[in-house]
Amino acid sequence: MLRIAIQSKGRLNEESLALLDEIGVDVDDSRRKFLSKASNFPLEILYMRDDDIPQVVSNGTASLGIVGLNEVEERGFDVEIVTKLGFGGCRISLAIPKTEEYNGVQYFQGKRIATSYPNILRKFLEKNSVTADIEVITGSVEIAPAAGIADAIFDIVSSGGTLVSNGLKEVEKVFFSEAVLISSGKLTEDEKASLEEILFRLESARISKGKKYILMNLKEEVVEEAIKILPAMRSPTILPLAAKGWCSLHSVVDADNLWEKVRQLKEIGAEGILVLNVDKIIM
Ligand code: PRT
Ligand code: ZN
Repeated sequence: MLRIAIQSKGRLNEESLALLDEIGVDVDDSRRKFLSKASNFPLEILYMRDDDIPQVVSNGTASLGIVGLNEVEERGFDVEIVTKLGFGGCRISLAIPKTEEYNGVQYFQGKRIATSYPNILRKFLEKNSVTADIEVITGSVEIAPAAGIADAIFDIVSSGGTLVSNGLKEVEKVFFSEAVLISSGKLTEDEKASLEEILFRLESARISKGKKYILMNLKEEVVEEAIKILPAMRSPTILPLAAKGWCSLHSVVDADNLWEKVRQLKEIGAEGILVLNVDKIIM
């Protein structure tokens, strides 16, 4: 049976579980458990620290994992990246005290840099012919300069708020990450079929994200104009109404430009506009 390793607690836990929910996999979300089984899909969920996920996937303890690309890159285990998942976005950056002048990566020559990502940092420094001391710290890297442990840090940044509140400024964005689905690449035929099903459902969840279903009443003579405003997946659905000369038009629109579309539709006389959430789109 397919086994997926996800973070037991932390930033990726909730969204990993939400993703399983979105693709219709029911999981007993008891975090006291180490291993649980989906009730309606051939899948076991193994809860782990994110640091350990690349390793358990690479050695086959789990066939799949959800983890930040940063951990995959840092740990260097042999795993396949199946797909990016669109959450947990962040970058790993070099940051220095904000009062320091910065004029390029040679700034770091001979400096001490605190980080939990020594391997990614080492590669970056080598590529730029910089020799620096890497101080490996596992938590609260951002306090290292103020504590006198290092001159600079190399750490995860998302909003940048943590850097600012520690008097630091981001000077090099080195590695961009998001949560990814990884695989051991050693799946049985049954497991491969389950993975295909997961990917199919993920794709449908991805397509339906940010989409709204819209329906409205229109005079028949403005239908052509309405279709130009609302290009649907194939073409919009048009149904006759009991009132003569009127019809109902149904379509799917991007939530991003919903209000602009609504205004244009009202201008051509659309009435009774109804906007609904889209749960799934299966192409
Ligand atoms: O216990 P476990 O080992 O499982 O968890 P962890 O503490 O190692 O990791 P966790 O839960 O903090 O993060 C898991 C993954 O989330 C990381 O490996 C990244 O892939 C991703 N991620 C996304 C982040 C952030 N955004 C993030 N902002 N991980 C950490 N941060 C930290 C950042 O270092 C900073 O200290 O959050 C702080 C706030 O960031 P700002 O820039 O928004 O202020
Ligand atoms: Zn961790």
